[in-house]
Amino acid sequence: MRIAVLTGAGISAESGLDTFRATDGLWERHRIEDVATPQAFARDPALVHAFYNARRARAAAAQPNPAHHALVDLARRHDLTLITQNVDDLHERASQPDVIHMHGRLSRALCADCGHRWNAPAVMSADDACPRCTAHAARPGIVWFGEMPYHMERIWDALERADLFAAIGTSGNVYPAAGFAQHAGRAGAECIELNLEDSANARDFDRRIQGPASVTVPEWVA
Ligand code: BV8
Repeated sequence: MRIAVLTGAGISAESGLDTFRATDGLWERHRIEDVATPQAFARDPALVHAFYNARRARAAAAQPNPAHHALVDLARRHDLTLITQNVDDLHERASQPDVIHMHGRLSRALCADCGHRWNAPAVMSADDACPRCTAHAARPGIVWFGEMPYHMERIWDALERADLFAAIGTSGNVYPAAGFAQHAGRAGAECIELNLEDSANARDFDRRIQGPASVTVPEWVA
């Protein structure tokens, strides 16, 4: 069976990482508009680097939970396309074979001048120079609001081929990810959502499994 899975901050919540909603839209005490847009970075690169340095440190200290491990098991038995909105590396550290990070990764850096990408150091600063063009324009390799998510062609293709689409731990507030269930459903997939509560796009799903991901995902995969 061809399965497409989208994960959000809720799958990492039980590894101790904050979700966007749990902190009432505040991450590390900042409004997302103040730290997760290109304008924010142009305005105050030091603030944005501090925000992502804190999240990079928390992600490094976190461990994958049973939900991450269950998806590795699912990939062994089915044709699975794993798409994540998360920027942590918990899927990889659970040995997930092929993770599509549509919103980028904390572990990557990007040159705002020449577009070069490299592995981010644990702590980044606005003074870091790009290894290729030497400009002091190093930014986190993250997709901010107003920027095009990565790998969209591959994602649309997987959604259109899927027999089953599952959204795990995402509030359905951020597009284009919030439109994936509708896109897959229109192409004939059964759509289910695994969440603590109904998401903003709950109407796009055929059924839902409520509960914490570290309980519901292993049960669903079994
Ligand atoms: C773009 C990186 C276009 C940053 C992030 C309509 C169509 C297209 C775009 C738009 C549109 N309307 C508005 C837009 C613009 C915008 C958008 O969607 N805005 C929203 C606020 C309305 N979208 C964009 O800007 C996107 N880009 O559209 O580009 C374009 C076209 C051409 C050319 C150029 C551009 C880019 C959006 C990406 C932004 N970057 N992340 C960072 O992480 O620092 S978004 C960020 O927030 C996350 O990646 C994630 O996507 C989102 C948070 O969402 P969730 O993961 O769902 O987390 P949340 O906390 O909200 O919810 C947690 C859920 O888990 C809850 O449901 C909770 O119940 C559940 N949960 C909690 N604990 C558990 C649990 N579930 C199970 N078990 C538990 N234990």
